[in-house]
Amino acid sequence: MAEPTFRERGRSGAPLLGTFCAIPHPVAVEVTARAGFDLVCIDWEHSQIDRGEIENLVRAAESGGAVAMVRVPGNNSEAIAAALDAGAEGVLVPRVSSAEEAEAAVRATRYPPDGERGAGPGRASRYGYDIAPYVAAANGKILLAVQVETARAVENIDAIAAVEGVDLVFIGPGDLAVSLGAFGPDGAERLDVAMRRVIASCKKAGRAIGLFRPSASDVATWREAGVSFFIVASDTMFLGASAADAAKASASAAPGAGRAQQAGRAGKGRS
Ligand code: 3PY
Ligand code: MG
Repeated sequence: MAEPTFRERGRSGAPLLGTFCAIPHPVAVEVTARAGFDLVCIDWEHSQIDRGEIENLVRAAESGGAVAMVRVPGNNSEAIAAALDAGAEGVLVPRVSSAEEAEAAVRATRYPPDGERGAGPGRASRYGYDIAPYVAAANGKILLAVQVETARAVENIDAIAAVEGVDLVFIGPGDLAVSLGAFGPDGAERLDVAMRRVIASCKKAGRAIGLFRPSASDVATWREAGVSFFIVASDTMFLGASAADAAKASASAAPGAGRAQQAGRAGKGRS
């Protein structure tokens, strides 16, 4: 029997683990990809990555043995096409707040008759050498995850989760907290209620659920709640956390040196 495609795995609710890559260099992406995650998600939304760098970053992820996804900068058909033509096996589309917006993301991601993606001789089709087989297989292989991260998206979650062609609903807790006016410890309970409402609706619709976590500390809790797809932290967060730990440890070994009092945790509030 053929191995399930990335889309089939994600859509079926098989557990998948990834992290964001925001450092615009193939070395950083390849090192991260070798860490053991199933996928890396190149974060074109919240980084200084240019369109011209996406293809090399996707190549680096593959070299490191991970599936390459791209978080596109918005729900935009040109950006989605650029990521997929570069060879990404999945796209994460931010700020999808209605069924209409989810349908637009589906149209941009799928070739006809399921959508309106344009066929071109990019890297994904081996620069056109394999365009026919690529076009024939792409709709079945490419994972579309839409991000639910606004109060409006929570209101519309039943309709979003029902959109055929959306493989996974991915909760962005940072933006969702901001949108709900529930940022920080005081808003934690309201955020939790909204997240659980999204999870319940997706479960009812049979839609797989993804979630960003800044660390692995509560992945088990959310896995139990029904989340199958996790993006945990990012390359910049790992770099910041390790550097801060090393600075703190060496400062306590050499009193008077270092600026440990200034060291925090990079990107803790990523959204
Ligand atoms: C958010 O928390 O807003 C996200 O987009 C997570 O990646
Ligand atoms: Mg966000």
